Amino acid sequence: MYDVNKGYEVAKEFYAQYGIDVDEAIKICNETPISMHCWQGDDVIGFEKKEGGLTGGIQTTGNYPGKARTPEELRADMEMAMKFIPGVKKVNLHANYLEADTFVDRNEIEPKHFEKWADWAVEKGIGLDFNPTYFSHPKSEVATLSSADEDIRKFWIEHGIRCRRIGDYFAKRTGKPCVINHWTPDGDKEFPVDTISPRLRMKDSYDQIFEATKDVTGVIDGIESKVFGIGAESYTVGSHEFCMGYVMSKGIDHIIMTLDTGHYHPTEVVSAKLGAVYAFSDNVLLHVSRPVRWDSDHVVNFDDETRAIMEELVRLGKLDKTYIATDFFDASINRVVAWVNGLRNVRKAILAALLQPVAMMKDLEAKGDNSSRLAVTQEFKAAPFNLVWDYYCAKENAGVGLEWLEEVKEYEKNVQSKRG
Ligand code: RNT
Ligand code: ZN
Repeated sequence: MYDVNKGYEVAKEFYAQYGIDVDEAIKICNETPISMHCWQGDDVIGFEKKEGGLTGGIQTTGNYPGKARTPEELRADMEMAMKFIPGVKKVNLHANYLEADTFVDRNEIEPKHFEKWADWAVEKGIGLDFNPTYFSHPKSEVATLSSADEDIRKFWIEHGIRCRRIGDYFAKRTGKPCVINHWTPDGDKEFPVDTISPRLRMKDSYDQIFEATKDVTGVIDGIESKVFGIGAESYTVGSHEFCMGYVMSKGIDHIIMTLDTGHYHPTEVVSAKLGAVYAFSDNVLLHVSRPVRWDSDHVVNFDDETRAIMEELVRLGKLDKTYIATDFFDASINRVVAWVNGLRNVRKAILAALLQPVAMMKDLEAKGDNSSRLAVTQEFKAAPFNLVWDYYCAKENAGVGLEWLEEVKEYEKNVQSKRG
């Protein structure tokens, strides 16, 4: 191992030339919560103890051995991953990760079914986020909150209501706000003739969910849009315009937009949307993912777009207003390795973004010196942020460089590979 302190001293000197305080950047980076999604650990299956796999236009591919089969295994795997993810973390649960002795349907879930998760979070001092599971269920095959079948629509409204109550329970138990994300797979393989009625029903369903739970505090609700899904290629009820329209027209603080980085046309990027959304909203929920040609939910890379998103948040001064959550599910590699990679990349992108000379660039822009603006942004793409990153990881005891990989491989050998 090289001398990380020496590297840090060099980087500190480099950044000081541009008036950047490396320690301040580390501090802000470290205190920015990242919500770690539980569903990477078992390919979005959950613990309802029912037959049937993942549905709803999303897919996991791969059959890598060792996935978590029980809540205990999932928590152990998450703990292993969290060791190597520096900074403040939350855990993001889906409703189908409940714990009960007998089958409990989605319209019957209660806080008690998530008590062990809450105990665990309290013990670890972390916050919990939550998601209604409006998919992978016999009643979600045609539509959920937009269903023309009133019994089915009621069923899913009740699910949404119960999820907000569970979110309230999480907020009270952990003392930290619970961010709930609402995503429905409702859509059509072909272009429907009537494109508005499903949307009016979905709008009414959300209204009913929020009205029935207006006493709930400490919960923030993201409404997540999507351009298409497998089997819903031509039409999605919860399109970008629908979700943005719903959030903006409600004008209620706790109802915000969720922007998933995989949910747009491949040439559209979330980094380019944030400045417009923040012109009208105080908060945004981000689902950081990686689309490869489509919403493929690959492990987040330290790529241009992930960096651009974090840079944009820093430049907008909205890093502390944005709820950052991860959302990917790769079943073709070790799932703990997937988590560690994806979340370290998000954290690293935050740090790299904080090590940019924002004041200097804004000043050049204000003066109309776009030539210098271009030169500065380009120069900083390869600035020595990795020296700061290594120092930060060492300081947080989260493994410098690839140090973590060996321990995760040991865990795979001794624990995960022994699972049937
Ligand atoms: C699906 C959405 C949604 C899910 C999770 C499991 O396209 O991105 O957020 O990935 O709820
Ligand atoms: Zn998502």
